[in-house]
Amino acid sequence: MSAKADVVEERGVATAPSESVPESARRRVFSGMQPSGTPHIGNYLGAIKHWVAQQVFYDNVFCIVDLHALSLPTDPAALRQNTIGLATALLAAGIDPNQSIVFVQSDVREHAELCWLLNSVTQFGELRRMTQFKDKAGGQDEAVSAALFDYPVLQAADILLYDTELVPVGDDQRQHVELTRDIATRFNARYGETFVVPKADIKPEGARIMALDDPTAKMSKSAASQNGVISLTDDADTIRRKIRRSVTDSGSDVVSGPGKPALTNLLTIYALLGDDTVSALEERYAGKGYGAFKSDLGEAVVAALAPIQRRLGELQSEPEHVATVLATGADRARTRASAKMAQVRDRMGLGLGT
Ligand code: AQP
Repeated sequence: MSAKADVVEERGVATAPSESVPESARRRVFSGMQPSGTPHIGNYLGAIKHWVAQQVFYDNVFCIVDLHALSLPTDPAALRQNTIGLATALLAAGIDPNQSIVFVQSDVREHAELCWLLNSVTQFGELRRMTQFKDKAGGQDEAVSAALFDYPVLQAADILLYDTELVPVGDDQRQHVELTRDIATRFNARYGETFVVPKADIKPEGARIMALDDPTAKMSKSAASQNGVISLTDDADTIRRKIRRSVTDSGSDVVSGPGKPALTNLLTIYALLGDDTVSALEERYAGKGYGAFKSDLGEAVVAALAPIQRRLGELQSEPEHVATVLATGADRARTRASAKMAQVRDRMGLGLGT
């Protein structure tokens, strides 16, 4: 039975509690991001920005999920570099390691162990129905790794290890959180109450920022062409050029809506970067054409990324600081994860308790 129907929360940042919540009463939140390339404004607007805003309200665990990145062919040196790069970008964007746990997934072995155990309560048919697998496999099911197929179970392990209550994700991850709920519910029914059954926390806006060169495709770190991707490390001229060259819809009006995927995407990016709503922007650019709109959007993106890029530069010159943050984060995560795993092994009748 699917546990999905009445469970998925849809809330914006604005609906987070208005005052700081005492530490002991904070709800547990787990968020993960793959070091599969340089993070981009889709990752920022769809995920990181919300993570930063919600830090004071929740007990957050932020994980750089390098084991997940192995689900596609990966070069070891590039993986390590991307892992450090992503950790640095998260800190530069405002993730505060004094408030939240930040660590690298493979530094806490319990993630891989729990994945294997959860495989035993996951059905092959459930995994076969995952649309992300179908998208990423691109019809090459025979050639892709088993890890790509099993990706959602590792994600379930990430979430369930920490008694997570909320999982803030983009819309593309909704199905994986629903599967996590099903796995947790099934495990609890079979072995006794062990896991908290989490809810997805999906922001209605920014949930899916599309590629600038193809508004039907999600902006992705691993996209074949970087022309459609604004990375958090792009310099000002590159950002302006990518936006100037972004595809537009037929016509010349700066309007969003059905039949206007490109402008809807650009207006969404603009609105999420600042204080204007999409309709206020439509009004401001009525009759002004695409040129003026794109030029202002370029400047808005450059301005929004400038403080993050400044901090990124500072952090890049202190790699020992980033390494210390990750080591401390891994220690804190391991303490929680090992306690949960002891319980899981016991429930499942594993080991001799030595
Ligand atoms: N285009 C996007 N718009 C809004 N949110 C997005 N996210 C990713 N792309 C967009 C959100 O970022 C979080 C971390 O994602 P991830 O790195 O774990 O995996 P992903 O969704 O597969 O991200 P990418 O950038 O598309 O990477 P690759 O190219 O490696 O697949 C998630 O909350 C996701 O929703």
